[in-house]
Amino acid sequence: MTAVKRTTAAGAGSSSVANTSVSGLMRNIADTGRDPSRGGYTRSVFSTAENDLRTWFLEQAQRRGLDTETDRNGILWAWWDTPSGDRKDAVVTGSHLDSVPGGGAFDGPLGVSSALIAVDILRERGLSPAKPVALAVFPEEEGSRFGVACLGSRLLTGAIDPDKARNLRDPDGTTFADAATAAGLDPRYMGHDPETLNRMGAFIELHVEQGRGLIDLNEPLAVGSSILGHGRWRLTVRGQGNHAGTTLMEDRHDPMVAAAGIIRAVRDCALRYVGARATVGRIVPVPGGTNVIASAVDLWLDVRHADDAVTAAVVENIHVAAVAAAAAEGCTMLLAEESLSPTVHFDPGLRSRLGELLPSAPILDTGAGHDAGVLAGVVPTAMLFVRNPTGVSHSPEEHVEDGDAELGAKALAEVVEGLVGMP
Ligand code: HGY
Ligand code: MN
Ligand code: MN
Repeated sequence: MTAVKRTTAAGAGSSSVANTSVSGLMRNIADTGRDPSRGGYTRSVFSTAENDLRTWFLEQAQRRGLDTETDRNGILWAWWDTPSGDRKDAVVTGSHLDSVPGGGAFDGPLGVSSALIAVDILRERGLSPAKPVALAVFPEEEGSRFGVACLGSRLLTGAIDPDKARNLRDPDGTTFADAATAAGLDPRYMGHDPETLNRMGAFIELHVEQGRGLIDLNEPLAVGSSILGHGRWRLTVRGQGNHAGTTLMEDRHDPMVAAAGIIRAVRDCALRYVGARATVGRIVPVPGGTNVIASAVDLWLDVRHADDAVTAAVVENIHVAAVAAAAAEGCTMLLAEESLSPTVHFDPGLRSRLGELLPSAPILDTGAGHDAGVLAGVVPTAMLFVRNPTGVSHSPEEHVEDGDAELGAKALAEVVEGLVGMP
């Protein structure tokens, strides 16, 4: 791994550890990236807020005597090495620090904080791991700034062409390469990193549950079984821009009216397939003036289903309906795929090992994507979910009770300890 930045450890096992609880660490960052207009948090990748969180993580890791580095894809690593210093077959745990716009406090940071506390717990037990333990923080998991989810883990695993990644643009037109450069990376070296992957023996991601499964089961923790297949598509509707006051209704080709029909069709097409989910969460009219009939409208579509063929069928249904809705307004419509991830089933061996280590934890699937879903294709991967009493996520209402958060970190420590001793 061509480490971009290496930061010296504060001294193995240094005792100056602050915040020996997940809720304490979460309080540390509670004011970073608050979004006063949307509520919740907006911590887009390589923004000031997310860079502050990246710095916070590195500091917390160094206080624990972990050896930290930032790799060429912008992934943060914190190593608890064995005496030999060999970095292979490591048990890796972590998550992400970026958020959706107006997101909750726990999506991502809960997994990162729990990983730090799991190290504290194992240190207090006097564990000296037979295999290295590493903490990892992946950039742009949400894909909220550059449009492709899990961008850091896709680069690491070679799941995205580095040129495509470098040229992704945020809504202001900044490329991922330029944003990464401003964050201290050299985008020329981004891409598939087999050397780093070969260090990983297993990856465990702890995450707030983004649903009601644990509420309904009245359980604090679950072991993940699978991640629903999901994709993102951009629909561009083109019409005739014009003046809102001088253009008669019968003379209009208004892409916003077409878009309204498309958004209803998205809901109707998803309802035809049990378990399908389809969402338009973002719509951008061009030019976007109150007294202007838009000339074009971009909509972004998110479709998910456990069966990848159904996801494809829902998208095809939507495509046909969208072309018709546009034509009805004298507009045209183009659909472009931006990312697509198949349904992922986590490593059965690892999952059953977690079941042995956490016998009371139920097994749950998830409709939310994660870096664990991308890594599952190359490294034995598992997930732990922590109860969210609101069942709501990607919203300021997302929540985890302190007691459940500490239980999650303890469970993660059990899992890591159970795995580092694994042959
Ligand atoms: O979109 C997702 O499912 C994840 O939260 N990135
Ligand atoms: Mn997440
Ligand atoms: Mn998320």
